[in-house]
Amino acid sequence: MVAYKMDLVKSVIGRTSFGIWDLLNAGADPFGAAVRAKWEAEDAIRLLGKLGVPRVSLHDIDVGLDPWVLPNEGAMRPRVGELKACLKESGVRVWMYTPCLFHNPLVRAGSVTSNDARVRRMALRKMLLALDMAEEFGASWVTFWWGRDGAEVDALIDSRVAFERFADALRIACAYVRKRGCKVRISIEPKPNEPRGDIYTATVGTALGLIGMLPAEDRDLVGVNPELLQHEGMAGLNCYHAIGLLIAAGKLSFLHLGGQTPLRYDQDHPFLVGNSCLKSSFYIALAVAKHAPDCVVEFDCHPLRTEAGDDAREEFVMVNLEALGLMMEKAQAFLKHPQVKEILGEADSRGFGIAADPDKNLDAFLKELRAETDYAERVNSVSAAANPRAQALDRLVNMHLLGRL
Ligand code: GLT
Ligand code: MN
Repeated sequence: MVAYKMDLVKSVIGRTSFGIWDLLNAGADPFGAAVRAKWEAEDAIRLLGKLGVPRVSLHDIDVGLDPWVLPNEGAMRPRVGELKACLKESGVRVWMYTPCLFHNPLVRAGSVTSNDARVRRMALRKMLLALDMAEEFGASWVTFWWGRDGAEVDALIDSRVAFERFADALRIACAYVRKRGCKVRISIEPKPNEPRGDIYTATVGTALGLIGMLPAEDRDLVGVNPELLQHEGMAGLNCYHAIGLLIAAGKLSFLHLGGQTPLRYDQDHPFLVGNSCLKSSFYIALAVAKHAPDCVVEFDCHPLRTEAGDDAREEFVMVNLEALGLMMEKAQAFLKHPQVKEILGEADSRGFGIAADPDKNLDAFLKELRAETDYAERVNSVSAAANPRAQALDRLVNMHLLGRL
């Protein structure tokens, strides 16, 4: 039995959530069969309750609520009741509800971006039904991950039309939220590829661009949940920049977290597992510690396939919590460290060192901006005086992460 560092676990558990699919995952991959016992949704909810995790997110398809395999909507009722009872008993609440728009053969050439209006209609219907279900379960978010909306053969779908089709569906979903007076908000989850050769909503930037296509009243209802390190990391993108962009844009709905080696398939390793996770994960924790203290962190990953024992799932939950606690502790301590503070000083300041406010008096601002007329000389003097000290900071990051600061 591992003696987990419970102080670390306790320091973060209240802000966490787990995708139910993390725990239902039995370890099957495209090359090999399941290695862990088959679990039902209730088993997963009970484990989270037992360990004190306050939230879980539900996929319609994982919890017996996939409208595409049920005869009608009425057939969902009894199952909703069963799940609610289990959630209540376990003291776990639903954080996010998500319609599976990627499993059924129906959406093999796209869901809301399909060229076939009948498919688009069914996908939209499923999206709206997910909003109803989220409301029913008291969830805060509905995530749309359009994992089958993409291409191997770009001749099939006009890429401009594809994005217009997303915007059409999102506008209707937003109007529906407003009409119903739902408390639920919508979150887009980007991913660059897998299962499609290329997925349209590829990156955090793509998702923001799509939100920007919506009318202002709809934009307020939609955020983005990045999956870090996995989804941005698969494309070799910088996860710290992705989270920074979302926070600056006020669009970070919540975080999906896990471990990933850059430029590989979607590994969904537990947080901090993998040879190149440490620094990227630290920087994510730094962004959360500094700017997103209330952000819910949802683990979207699964136990390693090497772990087949009865306690594999419990261990998975605990190591993720402990690793998050560790990284948050590291991030907070780094921010407080005198050597770091000494180097960074006022590094986070904004503006241009000009007294006039450009938003209030642009002329005065421009006058000051143009006052320094000694061009080349000033370039040289400012450049010589500037001392960003990146190397010194990297040394401190390394010393801190490896316990010598
Ligand atoms: C799927 C995917 C995840 C998404 C889920 C929510 S579906 O499991 O791998 O990254 O978050 O739509
Ligand atoms: Mn995810």
